[in-house]
Amino acid sequence: MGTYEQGDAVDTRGLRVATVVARFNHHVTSLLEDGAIATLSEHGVVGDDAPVFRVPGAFELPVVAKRLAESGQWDAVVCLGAVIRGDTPHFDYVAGECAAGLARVALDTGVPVVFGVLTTDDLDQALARAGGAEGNKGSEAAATALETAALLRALPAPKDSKAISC
Ligand code: INI
Repeated sequence: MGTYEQGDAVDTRGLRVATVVARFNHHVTSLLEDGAIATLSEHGVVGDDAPVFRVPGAFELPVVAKRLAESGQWDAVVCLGAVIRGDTPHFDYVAGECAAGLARVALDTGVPVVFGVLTTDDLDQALARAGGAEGNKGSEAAATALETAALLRALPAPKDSKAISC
């Protein structure tokens, strides 16, 4: 299993992170959600700063992530889902379009949109990554969102960004 090296301490003060959860394979995605919310909470991102939104399936994650990212209210959007090959003949379409859509939203908006979507061959592999032997990918997705949002906040603004004057 791949792992992340421990990063530098991240200044998460004031960050606001929205989480979007697919209901398809709810018995898996609810565990990812638990992991994500616990990690956000450990970093002080709670309550109105850490709302959860739900969509029917992973395919719907990008359009909702886009709206949230475009709102300007969130420093990052965590997207959680479980696409299981054995469940669907269109696994590659659902998983592929979801991944491509989320990547596009992140680049188009400049808001980190984190891919916390399991793509596994079977349910056991999914459960192993949702709080089982392979960790909790929802928790990892939340940590990734915090680290990336904090880094972007610390970096210089884009050269062509306009100062807002009243
Ligand atoms: N959605 C998932 O999140 N995981 C799946 O495994 C899955 N399967 O197996 O089909 C799935 N399908 C639904 C899809 O995400 C959309 O909700 C649906 O196609 C309507 O757009």
